[in-house]
Amino acid sequence: MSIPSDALTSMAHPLRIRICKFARTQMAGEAICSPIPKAMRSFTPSFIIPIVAFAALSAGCFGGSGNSTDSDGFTSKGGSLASGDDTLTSGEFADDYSITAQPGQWIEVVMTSSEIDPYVILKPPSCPDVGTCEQQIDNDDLQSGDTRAFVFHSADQAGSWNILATSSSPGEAGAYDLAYRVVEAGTTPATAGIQNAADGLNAAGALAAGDKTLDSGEYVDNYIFFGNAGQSMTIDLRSSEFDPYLILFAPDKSQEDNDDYQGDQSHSQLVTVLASAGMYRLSATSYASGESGAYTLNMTAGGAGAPSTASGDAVPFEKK
Ligand SMILES: [Ca+2]
Ligand SMILES: [Ca+2]
Ligand SMILES: [Ca+2]
Repeated sequence: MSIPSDALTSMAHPLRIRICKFARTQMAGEAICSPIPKAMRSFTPSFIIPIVAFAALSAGCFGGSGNSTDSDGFTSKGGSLASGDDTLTSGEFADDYSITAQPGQWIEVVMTSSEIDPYVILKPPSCPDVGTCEQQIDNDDLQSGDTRAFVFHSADQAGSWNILATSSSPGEAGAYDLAYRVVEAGTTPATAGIQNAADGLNAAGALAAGDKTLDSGEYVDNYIFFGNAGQSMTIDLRSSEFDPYLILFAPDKSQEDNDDYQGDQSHSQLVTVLASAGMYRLSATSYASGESGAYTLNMTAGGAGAPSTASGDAVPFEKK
């Protein structure tokens, strides 16, 4: 079963070279290889939003009901995706919320539902109201097995940011909860279950039918963590049951890949220094589509690049 994923556009390739997963070394003509986590999902409010809806949109809440603020500063909204909502061009219903932020502040958004598979898109003020926007930030799942959608993003522009609360697949309808806040630089995510890079990771999982997939068809398990600039990380993905392939996505959407560490097809490894603070995503996947089986994923932090600029309390690691 192949579920359209938030991950990558990639071409089939007969050789042991994964050109399309190497956007970091992207050159002219390889734009198709960029990670486009639904970045190509267009939003077409001018076509779909009825005039009456704009009043609700300008009030900061479209399609939602209920409103409260908790002790962490999150504003909570209850809403639902339903027939009659405006839709993304890819067919998902979407509700639109707005939030004001200044450069240097961070925006944290978490969307939860027991009825749909939530998906969040955060659009900077510079993004047009209509159409795609390369600067938008997407998230489908906080972790594999945890369908909360989560964004924690440094606001590099002043003004009104749009939060689109939508679903992973077209046509999903049901109730959801959305919580969002704006916090000052140096604050760490307050959403439960966000892993900190400094805490490392020891995970055992499996690629299996029903997992989300890259556009090129490979099953993928995603692990999200918060990292600080200058942290040095060593990440190992191992399997004796399939040919593992490891991808690390940075907050700026750049990526690092490894298929085989020192020629070992059962071992992928990345050694890197995190370039900026923000949310990183590890994708444990396979070399070829359809491969399945158990794996172990280990991440350790430390070394010369240990963070000196981190502030706030570390977020306890909680593997979902
Ligand atoms: Ca999701
Ligand atoms: Ca899996
Ligand atoms: Ca491999």
